[in-house]
Amino acid sequence: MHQKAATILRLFRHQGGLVSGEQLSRELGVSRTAVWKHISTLRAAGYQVEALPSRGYRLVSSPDTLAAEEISVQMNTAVIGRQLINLATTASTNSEAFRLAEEGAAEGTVVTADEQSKGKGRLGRTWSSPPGANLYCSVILRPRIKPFEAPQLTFLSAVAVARAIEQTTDLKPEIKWPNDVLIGGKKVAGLLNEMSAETDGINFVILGIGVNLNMTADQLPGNLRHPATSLFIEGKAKVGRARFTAFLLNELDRLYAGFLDHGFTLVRREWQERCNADGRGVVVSNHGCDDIRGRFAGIDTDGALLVQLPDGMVERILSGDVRVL
Ligand code: BT5
Repeated sequence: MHQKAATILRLFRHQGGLVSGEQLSRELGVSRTAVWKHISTLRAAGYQVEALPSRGYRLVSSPDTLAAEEISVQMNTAVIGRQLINLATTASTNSEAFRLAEEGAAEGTVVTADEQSKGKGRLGRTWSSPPGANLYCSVILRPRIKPFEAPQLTFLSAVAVARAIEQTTDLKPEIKWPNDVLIGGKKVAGLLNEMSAETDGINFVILGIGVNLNMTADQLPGNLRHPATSLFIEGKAKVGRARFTAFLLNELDRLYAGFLDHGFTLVRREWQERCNADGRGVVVSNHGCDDIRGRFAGIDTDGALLVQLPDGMVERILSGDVRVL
């Protein structure tokens, strides 16, 4: 979007939606006719703007878009989202962010897309990513931590998603180890971290976050490993994609700053408070190994899943899929 049109949007936001033509022409440093041209640009981008005789312009409604301008006016972060890149379509925002990070993109760069043609889950699985409905987002981080600590960042994303859901809906999210957010037992978000590292240091981590915002029941993929849902299906109300993204990035920014300053303890505590398995029986399946059955006993100081076996021993599990009984 043109810089001047973005400035008009900012003024609308700061002034409750009404700005005089005179102020616009003064702040933009252009003539009244030029102001009118920039208003037309906004209208063409889907913004409904009313001209009120002798009062100015009023923003009536905004399109449901992930455009950087829409996210950034609602965002208030120090590091995350310093650069926002929104793509109409891409194979996977994680792959795109990985490529940009290899080319040197700064910490905090965020890639979003309206649609993914090859959205990725874990272990070569796919993430269903229809256009226009949901959030597909990848964040580039360059923390100075050891590679073995990187999985802790998944817990940060999970807590940030849960907080953003609570702030934008009346729903009650729960977190499931290691990378799902659920509503009423159904999966509403999935997380996928990818990393580039040397033996003793990290080059970068990509936090991949997929949240089913406005997907309708008939858009849900069939043949799922776990029942799925969206915020729209559960809450019966559309969630603005830019608004949700801004809330999510705000929370992630705060959690990341806390993580860098104080480590994993606070995130771990909040994660455990929000976990769906507290004290319950679980079955963990892990590629090619026998299933492990026991009682959920929290997560370890490094994020490993703790399962208490029937003989009382506690097993540490680093990867796998959990079913809560
Ligand atoms: C995940 O994997 O849950 C990680 C998903 C991460 C997606 C984001 S979107 C932005 C970024 N860019 C990417 O390319 N990926 C990330 P996993 O736990 O393996 O779950 C995958 C399984 O969830 C699939 O095999 C399906 O059974 C199911 N599934 C697929 N699409 C889904 C959807 N939209 N909602 C709920 N479940 C889905």
